[in-house]
Amino acid sequence: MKKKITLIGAGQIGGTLAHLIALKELGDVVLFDVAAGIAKGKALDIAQSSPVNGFNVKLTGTDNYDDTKNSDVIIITAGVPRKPGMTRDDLLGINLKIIKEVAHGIKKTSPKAFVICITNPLDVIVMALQKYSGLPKNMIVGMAGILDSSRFIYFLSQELNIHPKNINSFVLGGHGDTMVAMLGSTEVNGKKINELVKEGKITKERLNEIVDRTKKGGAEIVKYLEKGSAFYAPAASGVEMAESYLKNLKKQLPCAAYINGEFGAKDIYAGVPVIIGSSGVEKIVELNLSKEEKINFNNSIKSVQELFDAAKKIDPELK
Ligand code: TXD
Repeated sequence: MKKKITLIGAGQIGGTLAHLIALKELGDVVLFDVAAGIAKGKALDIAQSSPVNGFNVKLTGTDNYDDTKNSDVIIITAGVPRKPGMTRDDLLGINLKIIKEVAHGIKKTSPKAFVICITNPLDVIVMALQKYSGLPKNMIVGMAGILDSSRFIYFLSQELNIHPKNINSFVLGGHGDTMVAMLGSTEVNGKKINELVKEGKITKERLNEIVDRTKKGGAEIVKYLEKGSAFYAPAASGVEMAESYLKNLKKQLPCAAYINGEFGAKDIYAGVPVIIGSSGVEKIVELNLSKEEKINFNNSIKSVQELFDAAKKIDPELK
């Protein structure tokens, strides 16, 4: 039986998600958007490429939640993206309203779905989505860490002229300027990055510049695009999570998950290493953090909490 994947938001990321899912034949796709024409037009356009690329999935577009009923996976990008000069946090007010509407829509029609949220400001929006929808905490997860880790690995691979697949690293914490690149666990061809610093292959300063560029990775693209923000790498990252769920791959992936005690954080969503399989977020993988990583992670959790406090002021229902 073909899986049903609903994409709430058929904009830049939503359309790219639909195309990648179709090419990988992960399941039938329902593109949902308040701009129904965008959803219908993109669904039809991708469907018309199936003879060229040889995939066989159904693609439909709608603005009616009834058409999304009993989805196996829901990926949410509904919301507005940043404009140049805006921070991710500036989107809180408008995207909180949108996610409340989406939460009520999916709660009724797909209460058993695995829900991947991409809308910014990510950690707080995914936390609000879980509270508004009441869906199980292990079935609601945010996409950010895979994207941030991918940016970091890419920059490092260019700097060291090494294939990205030979670099292991990940970024934890909030999806913002306080995100934490886990340098202590970063390995290049199986060697700790600090070894490469000792060997003079890369300086500590250069490494810090790469970490900083990763934190600002989204803003760099917003500056170039002027209208809209990154969408290819975010979509690829969201599909990685959906595939691990649908195929029960049990991949360890950095995602914004519900933390309740792990890493010393409580009752909050933020980026941590998780195992994603057919039961959703199956486990949080608690790693040993260096002293500096612990300080930075706690600082990142604090900034997510502060933004969530701001969200509760906007909508007391989130208390
Ligand atoms: O790493 C990450 N998590 C971030 C997330 C990476 C990049 C972009 N990030 C955020 O994703 C970005 O800041 C936005 O909040 C979302 C979506 O970005 P996208 O670039 O796809 O935005 P678009 O192209 O504006 O698409 C948003 C669509 C658009 O077609 C609207 O009509 C639709 O959302 N929309 C809605 N759909 C359903 N329901 C409602 N209420 C709604 N409101 C708007």
